[in-house]
Amino acid sequence: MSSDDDEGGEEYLFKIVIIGDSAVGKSNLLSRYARNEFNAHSKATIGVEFQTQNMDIDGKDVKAQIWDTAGQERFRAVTSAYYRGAVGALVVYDISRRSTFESVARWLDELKIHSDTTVARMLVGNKCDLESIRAVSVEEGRALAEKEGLFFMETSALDSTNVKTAFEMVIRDIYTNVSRKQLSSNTYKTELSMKNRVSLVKDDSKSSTQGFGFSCCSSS
Ligand SMILES: Nc1nc2c(ncn2[C@@H]2O[C@H](COP(=O)(O)OP(=O)(O)O)[C@@H](O)[C@H]2O)c(=O)[nH]1
Ligand SMILES: [Mg+2]
Repeated sequence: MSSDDDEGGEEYLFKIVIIGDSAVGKSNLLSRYARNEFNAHSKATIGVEFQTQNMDIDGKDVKAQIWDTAGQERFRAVTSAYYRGAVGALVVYDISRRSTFESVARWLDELKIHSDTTVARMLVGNKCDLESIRAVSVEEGRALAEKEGLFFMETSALDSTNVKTAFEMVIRDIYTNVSRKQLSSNTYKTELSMKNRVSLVKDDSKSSTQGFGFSCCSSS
């Protein structure tokens, strides 16, 4: 892993969380995006907490660390650690189950409570392949997103519609915000990279010194 203080060797790490009611397809959106896999019988997520995807933007190495709940949402018990350090979020509902759309406001509140920076947010109406049993119209989804100031997209983890696009829009938006702020403030860059290093370190106790070993703050 390279440090981000050398010119030309810049590296970004963005934490993105996926939230929304149980069984809306969060885990499948992530597995479709990260591994191009779909699981028709997926149980509540156990094990893997996040997947890292690399993207090249403007010649920069951008890593998105995308977090999936471990099924805690069934008990309304997503912890604050899950949200900590997140700079992006996909708020997912299922277009065939109206109750999951009605929960979106609550998820947005929770995100607001737990996040400390500006978060790039996208409202995602998943399972758009289920047109015949649709319970939330595209217009309703779009209107809510507009009202709350989120991006909006309907997706299908089953047939892959818009999955890559949704994740990449969020990642690009984060990148754009960060690079814009960097132009005006080097301090912000330092803060952000520290924050992200810390969030990485928290999940990987064996490398606990590594994050702080980066001389991310010493450049110029
Ligand atoms: N038809 C359809 N089913 C989906 C889609 N995404 C997920 N599912 C199914 O919905 C169920 C819940 O998916 P899962 O990813 O575990 O949801 P999570 O609880 O939000 O992580 C599973 O049976 C999936 O196969 C989709 O885009 N279309
Ligand atoms: Mg899941």
